[in-house]
Amino acid sequence: MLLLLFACNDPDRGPKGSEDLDVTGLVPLPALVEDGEGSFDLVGATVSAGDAADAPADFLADTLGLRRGSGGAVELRIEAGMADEAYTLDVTEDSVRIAASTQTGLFWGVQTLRQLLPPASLVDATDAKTLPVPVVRIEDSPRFAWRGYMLDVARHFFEPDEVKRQIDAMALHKLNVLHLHLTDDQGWRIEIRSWPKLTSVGGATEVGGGPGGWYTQAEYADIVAYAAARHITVVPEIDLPGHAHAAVAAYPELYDGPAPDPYTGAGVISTPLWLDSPSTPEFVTDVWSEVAALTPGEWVHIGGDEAVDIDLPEYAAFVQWMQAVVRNEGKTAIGWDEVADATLDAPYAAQHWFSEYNARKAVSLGGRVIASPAEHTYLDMVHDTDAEFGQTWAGPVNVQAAYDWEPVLDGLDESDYLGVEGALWTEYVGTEAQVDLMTWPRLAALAEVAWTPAEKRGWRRFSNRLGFHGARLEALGLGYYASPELEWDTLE
Ligand code: TNX
Repeated sequence: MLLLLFACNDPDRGPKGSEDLDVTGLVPLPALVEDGEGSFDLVGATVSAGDAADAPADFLADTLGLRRGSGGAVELRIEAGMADEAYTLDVTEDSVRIAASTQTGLFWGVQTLRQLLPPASLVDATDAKTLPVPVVRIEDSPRFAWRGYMLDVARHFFEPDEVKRQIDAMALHKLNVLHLHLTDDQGWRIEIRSWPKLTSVGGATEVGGGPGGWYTQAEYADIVAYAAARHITVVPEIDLPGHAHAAVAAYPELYDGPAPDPYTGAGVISTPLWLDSPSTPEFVTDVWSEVAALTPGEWVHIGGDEAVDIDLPEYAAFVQWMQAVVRNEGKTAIGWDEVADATLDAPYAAQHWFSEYNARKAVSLGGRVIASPAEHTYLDMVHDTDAEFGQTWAGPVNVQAAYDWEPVLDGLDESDYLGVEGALWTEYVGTEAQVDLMTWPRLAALAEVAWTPAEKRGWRRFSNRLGFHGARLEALGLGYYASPELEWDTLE
């Protein structure tokens, strides 16, 4: 057995002649890969599952069109003693074994196995004549527990099927948090039964004046369940007290001024909620009681960004109160990094998008950080200087900028971080094709930042693997930006 290049200290300087060992091109790179010789052919194999391993085994069998049964050459089993999301994958010429302490670990092992197959088989393997998996041993577990993707469905609305397609792609990259930015000035996208005009008025348009849209609670619950079946947690964001235009256009009693028309421009405006309105406490508590009931996970996002028209003490008091509201619903609050201006009670998290000062302050107050610095993680930024499409204020964010950075700020500790999240704001992103093009391949780069141990990462090798990975994105039917600085493999 050959010990792979990943064993050496500098991931960009593998043993001589080892370049070809990167052929599997796994993204994100597992913590440990030991390469072998030969392969196992999955065609005709039976997938069996030990106790409590049925769901990931079904997922594997369904995706590849394999049989389920006992005593199969492919076996998934739960084994005590590993970290929550960790797994091992052993491929010999006779068998494939995945072991983990949890179904989640097994599910990530299944994703690695899928990536070891020829890219074309990712989506439909039923007619494949051969499905070779290279002999290999992998021991893997994530660096960060939070590996997120934020989709802004407020500026432009995206249908449940469009969201599910990205969920499928996230799963292949072992991303486990889908943060839905559900409200903003241009739209309110989640049904609130006690305040129906939030959607019937606030959700009826979007940037550019199109018809917008919203998720009924049943549709939203279906997205949450679809994600959960892929070990992805949906984190809802209700962005207050700024960015509230759609809400106050629906209910003018929430606005300190004459009733505004809906806003359909692309520019950021951040209309403030009227904090002293007699209706505001009921509005916020009703919204969170309904949204929390749709949220199986611990975390919810209370927004808190760019409340530029609200005095700081009032802002701080309101954000503190919102934290108490969600806590009363059994949830833990996340806010954009400006919430460090408020005195929040631990536990809470600040999403660092703009201010390192705020991120550090949040930690000093007992909070944790989600790393989303715009210059590395904002997927609405242009890819390149000459790109025709995208925002520029924190860009360009090329694929190297998305990959080649360390999320933990100097002086902070890895344990101060929940993890890493890429964010797609959609003021200028209105179609599924544009979502694809802005998200991929940069989100694949961020997935590796979030998953792979820092000392195993290296841009040059990653760029080779990512070039190979292009064929997988293509097989999934995901349009991606084929950055000119890389060489891309395609399906033949
Ligand atoms: C800043 S990031 C915003 C968003 C915009 C984005 C555009 C953040 C918390 N606020 O409202 O969509 O920039 O890049």
